[in-house]
Amino acid sequence: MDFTLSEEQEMVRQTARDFAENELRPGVAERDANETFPAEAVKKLGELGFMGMVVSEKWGGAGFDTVSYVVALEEIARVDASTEIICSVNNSLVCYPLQVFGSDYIKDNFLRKFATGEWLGAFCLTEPESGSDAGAMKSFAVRDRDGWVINGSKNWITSGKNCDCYVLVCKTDPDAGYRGTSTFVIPRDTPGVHVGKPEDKLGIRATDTVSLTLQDVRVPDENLVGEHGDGFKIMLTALDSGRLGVAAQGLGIAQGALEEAIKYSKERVQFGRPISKFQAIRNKLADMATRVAAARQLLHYAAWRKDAGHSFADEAAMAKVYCSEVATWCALEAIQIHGGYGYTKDYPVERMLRDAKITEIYEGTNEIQRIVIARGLLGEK
Ligand code: COS
Repeated sequence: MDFTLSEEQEMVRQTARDFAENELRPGVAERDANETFPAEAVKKLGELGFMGMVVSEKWGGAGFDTVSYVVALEEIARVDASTEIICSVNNSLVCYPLQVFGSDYIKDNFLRKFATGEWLGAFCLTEPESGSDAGAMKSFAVRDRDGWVINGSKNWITSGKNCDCYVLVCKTDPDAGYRGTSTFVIPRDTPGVHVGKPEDKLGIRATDTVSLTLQDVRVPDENLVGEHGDGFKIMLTALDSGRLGVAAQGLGIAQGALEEAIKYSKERVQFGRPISKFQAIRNKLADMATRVAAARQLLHYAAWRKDAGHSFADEAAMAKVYCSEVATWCALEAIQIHGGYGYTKDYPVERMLRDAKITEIYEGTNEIQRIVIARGLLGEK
């Protein structure tokens, strides 16, 4: 057993860290305050190969392994959780399913653009009445003479306003349950696609999250991803990989909160000593560091399983649950260590708490992750 990162993984980590420190940290508080989409940073991430990290070089990707991917995402989230999820969605929910299920036409005309960063992608699954129960979606596509006509609505679309193209799952056979769903790629400027007003969110405020209305949206047959009826399988495959990205986001936030807490505890003097000299604070720091280390090992293990070709859905669900809950907990502890200052926008820990909470909710709530884990334990799948 070897816990060291390979030379390439370490190089990816260092590149991501430098990028986060130099390009993301200077404007992160301002983007959060003004809800500014990090367009410039996303473009540069594309140039670094970080928008298609595990996509093969043949299709414009960087060809990294999954361990490199989660290591890079942790570094980005440690500084800027908003930019991390924009990158994670493009990699996990957009590129990954197209690489696994897409035809050569899809790979050449869509995956390549997403992987190089020429295009930004968004993933459309959830609807007003179907969230955890994804199979209850109502949006549908019907066959037309030369393609498909899609109608319906989707919501909670990360990057839905700033993206160039959607990967969308909808019904194609209303009588076939989850087997009657299919996946399509739909360029954002396709007539009939209406983008709603961005949500006013607690955290990840530099991302845009919108609803979509689709009115007689026409796409050609070639825009179908995989086979007709594959939609649910494609969606769950994408989400397995997405959960690694959300876990990395939680881990990065937790690591960032720990570092802020250490720094503050050394600077803040009370009773004539830095508060880092007090047992109560030291215990908090020790507990935070222990949970962060455990979260990292769990996530790296899940990523390693994916790279080794083993099943990884249960481990991805465990990593997502644990890393996200550690993120919220560490952000709260970091605020406690900062005292009243931590409750203000003068320090980054309040933003970290607001950003952390969503990691327990999106890409499958932690309650859904526990269903997945328990089914595996009980041999029910
Ligand atoms: N990868 C690929 N296929 C999978 C899978 C996975 N991880 N998990 C299940 N499947 C397949 C099953 O094998 C089954 O297909 P077959 O009948 O051909 O074997 C099919 O998918 C349906 O599985 P299941 O009966 O388990 O579906 P359920 O409706 O019970 O749903 C959960 C399972 C709850 C796990 C799923 O709906 C889910 O993950 N929901 C959360 C959705 C979500 O994350 N929403 C937020 C989106 S934010 S972008």
